[in-house]
Amino acid sequence: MAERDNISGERLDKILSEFSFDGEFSGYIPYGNGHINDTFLASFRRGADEMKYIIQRINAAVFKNVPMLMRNFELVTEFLGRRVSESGGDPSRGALTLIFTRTGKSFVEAEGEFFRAFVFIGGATAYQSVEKPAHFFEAGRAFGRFAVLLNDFDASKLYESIPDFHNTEKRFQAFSDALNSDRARRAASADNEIEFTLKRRACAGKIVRALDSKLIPLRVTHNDTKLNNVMIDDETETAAAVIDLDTVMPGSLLYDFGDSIRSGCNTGAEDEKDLNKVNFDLGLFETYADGYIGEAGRLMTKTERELLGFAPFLMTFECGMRFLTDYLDGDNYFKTKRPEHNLDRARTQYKLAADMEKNEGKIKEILDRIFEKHGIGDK
Ligand code: ADP
Ligand code: GN1
Ligand code: MG
Repeated sequence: MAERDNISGERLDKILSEFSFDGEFSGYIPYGNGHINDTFLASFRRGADEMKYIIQRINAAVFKNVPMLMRNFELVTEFLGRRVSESGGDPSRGALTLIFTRTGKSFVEAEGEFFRAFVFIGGATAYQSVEKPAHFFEAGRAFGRFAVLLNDFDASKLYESIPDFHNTEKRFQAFSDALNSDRARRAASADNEIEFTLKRRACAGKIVRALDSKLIPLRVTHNDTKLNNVMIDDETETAAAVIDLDTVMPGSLLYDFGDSIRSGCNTGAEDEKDLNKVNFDLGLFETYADGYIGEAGRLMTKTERELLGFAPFLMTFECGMRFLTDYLDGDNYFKTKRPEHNLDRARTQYKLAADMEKNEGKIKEILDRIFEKHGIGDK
């Protein structure tokens, strides 16, 4: 077990005793495949019943102000839970539900580390890749509904948990700095990826500029809409809940659409070494777009609709550039399991981004067709 996957028994007992869980703690295992936080599934017994909870050690290197981050989390989970209840659903399944401490706090601080706990959404799966197109359609619907719901959320209440998160122009600057200092002495092993990045510099700021000049609206968005951040119910095969709310902050709906396409329309894994397996799946693109636009299409302005086809490329390019920057920096941000892990990830993203560039015309045709199907026209 990697060091980050472990917490000493004594410490864990003390941390868990602060939360108001039901039952006696009986054990935990590392859980999930997130790149940022350390996630555990903990079991508790009460008589013959077993209760499960998700425990997370929050990545305090990534989230600089955890109390403010958790304030966002409280506001957003409360808002979403209320909306699920109002529409007749079960809020502990249809939304992420925080377990508070016995003194009413949403996190525990212990020796400079921060822990939080959630109700475990059982009988549901966070897929790493699309196994059935119908799941991806449901993910599209779920993130589309998420955009519509958060349209009523007061953005001024939210703290920016990671400033400039999708400012691709600043991401390019960070890449450029990493390249110039070459701290980990790795630049020589990433020639092709560096060249790929430098050639596409000009398009990095396209969405940021549209936001800055108010050509498109700033909305409250999820900002990390990859497939494994939505739980799909095993029985109904519909989306149960959108999870991983750390980056809910003001942003563009284009980022949310684009990042789902980046993660779900890849025929290979995000860290696949054999790039022949990594291609952009146009059929899955159409499936997701249909689900997403069916829910959120009416919310979009004309300029958002026009930029929608570009967003998947930008988010894929940005993600590849972030992996490459982290590789050049010596792997400080994303969790890695091997020295070339971030480089492998950058390569898959760039292969996918190049494939999207080639399919620009087809992407546009598909979107036109879907907007027409949903009766969303020229306004
Ligand atoms: P990260 O920021 O590291 O991606 P996430 O919050 O996405 O962390 O959690 C990592 C994984 O843990 C998810 O992909 C999912 O598999 C699982 N997970 C997180 N929260 C829950 C929950 N409430 N119920 C069930 N599984 C969960
Ligand atoms: C991270 O937290 P997780 O694993 O869902 C990252 C995303 C990247 C993604 C790439 C807070 O997502 O921005 O797109 O990895 N989250 C953060 O897989 O940086
Ligand atoms: Mg996640």
